[in-house]
Amino acid sequence: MLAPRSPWSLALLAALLPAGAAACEVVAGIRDIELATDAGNDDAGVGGGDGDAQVDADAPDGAVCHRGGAAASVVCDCSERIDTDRDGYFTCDVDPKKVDCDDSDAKVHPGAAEICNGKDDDCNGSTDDVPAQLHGSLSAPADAHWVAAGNAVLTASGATLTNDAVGQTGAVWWKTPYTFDAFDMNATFTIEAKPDGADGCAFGWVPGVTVPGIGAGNGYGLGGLGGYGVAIDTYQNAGEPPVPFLVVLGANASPYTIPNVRDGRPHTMRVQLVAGAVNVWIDTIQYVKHLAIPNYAPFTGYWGFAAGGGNAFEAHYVSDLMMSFPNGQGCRP
Ligand SMILES: [Ca+2]
Ligand SMILES: [Ca+2]
Ligand SMILES: [Ca+2]
Ligand SMILES: [Ca+2]
Repeated sequence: MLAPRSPWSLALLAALLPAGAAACEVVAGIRDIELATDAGNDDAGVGGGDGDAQVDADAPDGAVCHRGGAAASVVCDCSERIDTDRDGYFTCDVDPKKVDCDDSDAKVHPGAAEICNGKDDDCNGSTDDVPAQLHGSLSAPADAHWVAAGNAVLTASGATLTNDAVGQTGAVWWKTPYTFDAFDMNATFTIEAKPDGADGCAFGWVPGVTVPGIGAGNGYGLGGLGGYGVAIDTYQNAGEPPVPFLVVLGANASPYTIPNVRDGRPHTMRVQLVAGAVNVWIDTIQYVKHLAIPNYAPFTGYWGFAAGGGNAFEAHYVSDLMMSFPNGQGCRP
C-alpha cells in the first residue's frame, strides 16, 4: 500500500544529505537545505535555524542571492540551496545561469531542451525560443504553407515562377509571418538557358501583415514590396555589368560578379542574415561577405522567391526552399 504523498519531512531531508552535512533549517515557511557545513556560521544553532546573527558572513564573493516569494527578505549564501524538484538545479546558485527557474518542475532547468509548451524550459529567460526550421515540399504534394502568386504555379517538380512568355511575374511565399532578426535560407533555383533573357529572380524578405502578392516584374517580382532581397539579374540594362550578376536589394551596394547560372540547370543560393549583415553563397561559393545593410532593423513579414520578366522572356523555377531562424520565433505554425 502506498503511503500518502506528504511534504518533505525534516527527517527525510536529513537522511538525503551527504555525510557530514549540517542539519536542515526552516526559514520563513520555505524548506532550506544546507548542503555543506560552513563553520563560520552558526548553522547548528539552537532552534533549528542557522542562528545567523552574522547573516551569511561566509558567503563567497558574488554568492549572495535574494530569494523571491515569501522569503524575499532572506539573504542566503549559495551553500544554502533548495532543489525541491530534485533535478539537480537550485533556486539559488553562485552562477545565475544555473538557477532553476521552476523548482516545481524537474523537466525545467538550465540546459533542458526547449520545446513548444508555453514554458521557458531551459531557463534562459525566453519562452518557446525553439529554433525554427521551415522546409516544406514545393513539389506535389506541395506543403500547405506555400502560396503561389501571379504567374507562379506549383508543379510535380517544384514551382514555376515565370514561363518563357512576355510580361510574366510570379512568386511563392511561406504563408506564416516571421520576424527577420537572423536567418539562414537555402534555395535551389533554375533559370532557362537563353542569351537574351529577362529580368531575373530573387529571394526576398518583405514586411507585411498579409501574404504578399507579386511586385513589379522589372524588380524580379519584388519591386515595390519593400524589404530586402538577393537577386540574380539576367537582363543587362545600360550601365550594368554583364549578366547574370548578383545584387543585394536594399543594401545600396554594387553588383557582385557570379558564374553563369543561366544554363537551365539547378543551382543553389544560400542567404544568411546575421546582425544586420548579409552573406550570400551561390553553389556553395561565398560571393557576399558580411555586407552590412544600412540601418537594418528586424521586422515581421514574409519570405519567398520571386521572378519577373519585364517586357522580355525567360523562365524561372525554384524547386527547394528552406529557412532557419536560429533565435527561435515562439513556435509559430
Ligand atoms: Ca530544482
Ligand atoms: Ca526545475
Ligand atoms: Ca527558453
Ligand atoms: Ca518551451
